[in-house]
Amino acid sequence: SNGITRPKGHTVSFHYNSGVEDMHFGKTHPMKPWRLTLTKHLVLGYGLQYAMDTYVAMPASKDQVRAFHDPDYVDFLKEVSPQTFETLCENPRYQRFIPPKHEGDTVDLGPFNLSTSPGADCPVFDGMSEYLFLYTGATLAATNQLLTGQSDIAINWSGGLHHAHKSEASGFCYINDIVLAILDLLHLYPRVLYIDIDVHHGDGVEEAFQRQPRVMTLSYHRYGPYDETGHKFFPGTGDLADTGLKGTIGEHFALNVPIPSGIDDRQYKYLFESITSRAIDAYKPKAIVLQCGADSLGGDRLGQFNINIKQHGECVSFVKKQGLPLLILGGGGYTARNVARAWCHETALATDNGANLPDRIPLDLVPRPQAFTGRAHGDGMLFPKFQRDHKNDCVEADLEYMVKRLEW
Ligand code: TV1
Ligand code: CA
Ligand code: ZN
Repeated sequence: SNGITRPKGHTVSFHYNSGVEDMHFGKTHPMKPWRLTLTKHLVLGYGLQYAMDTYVAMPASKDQVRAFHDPDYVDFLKEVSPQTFETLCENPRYQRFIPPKHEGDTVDLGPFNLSTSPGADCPVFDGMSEYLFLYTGATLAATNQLLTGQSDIAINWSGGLHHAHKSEASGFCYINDIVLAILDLLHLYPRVLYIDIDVHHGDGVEEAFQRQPRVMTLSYHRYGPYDETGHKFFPGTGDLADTGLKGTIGEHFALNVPIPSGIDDRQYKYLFESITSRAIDAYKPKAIVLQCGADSLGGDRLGQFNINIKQHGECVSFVKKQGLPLLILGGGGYTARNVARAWCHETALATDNGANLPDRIPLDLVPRPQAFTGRAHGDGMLFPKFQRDHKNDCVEADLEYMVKRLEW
């Protein structure tokens, strides 16, 4: 099978339900199900299914989602669709969740930060409810696989939705599958380390565990003014000085690495490896959750870094090398062909097949139609030369300062 072999000494499981591909956030919305379809086809095209155990995920139950989220929010998410939205909004039970209007608001926000207006970050769309409970179900199945010792590494590329709050959707995220996974891991492991290499700050996860010393959160993200207008890069949190809720026992158990635009492989490697290794040495976690948002890659539609797939993958290898139970999740990623390349490559790294992927993929096994035409999907090449198109604002001394500042 293409020279793909099962890893010796550890077991990898892959959790997915193609039902997540039926969702559609909206015509111009950057979150595209196509990236998951393409990832699946690349993984299968290479024969990586022979290197791991593959499971079709079941949807999460409402009870499982209530372990973190507000019960009213969970009921709303289960019932909501473009057809039911207006009626649900009129239900007094949900009225108290309508956010206040602010001057300059461009979209009308309904309860829980959800909206049917075009241009909303968290739209209500067809197939939404099914999608949410499926990606969450896949993460919880992956988590269970680690808890029962049936896997050493468990992967769900459709998960990693790090911005969702207890009773509020945010930044394309509705159910925080990461928080739910970590809550489950805490039943067995005394300390869990959460690492987030998405270009955005993992604010929802950090907030959920801001009083919890048994979870350390560590996010690497773009931080600072977005452009000349002075708007902050989303979500605008994650300063170097933010290290957990002051005055609680959770203080010092959140770490943030704010990064200027244009960071390159060498600079990212320096930050990631020095800070992550110090965090692991000091905290001694018993399990790790790694959010692998692919919007930190160069050429991403929303991201502003210049990281290549090679370095993104080296973060995964570096974490895997620690030999701890590892939950690998997806997250952002808005240039579909690069997302698929990265996550397929990282599936190969997890199964020790990093060196076994041929340069040319078996194209006949990858679906073509919609994908390789038109602007949204780029120039029609699956493995294009990487665009490093963001001005590098990284000052070496500042990067060094961040490492020093976070040293124990
Ligand atoms: C509809 C249609 C929604 C086109 C949203 C980019 C759109 C964005 C759209 C967009 C867009 C954001 C903000 C909104 C401040 C808010 C999965 C009032 C071309 C994990 C989430 C980014 C990232 C949210 C999620 C961000 C993740 N950027 N076009 N929206 N405004 N929201 O800036 O971390 O990757 O951009
Ligand atoms: Ca991040
Ligand atoms: Zn992101």
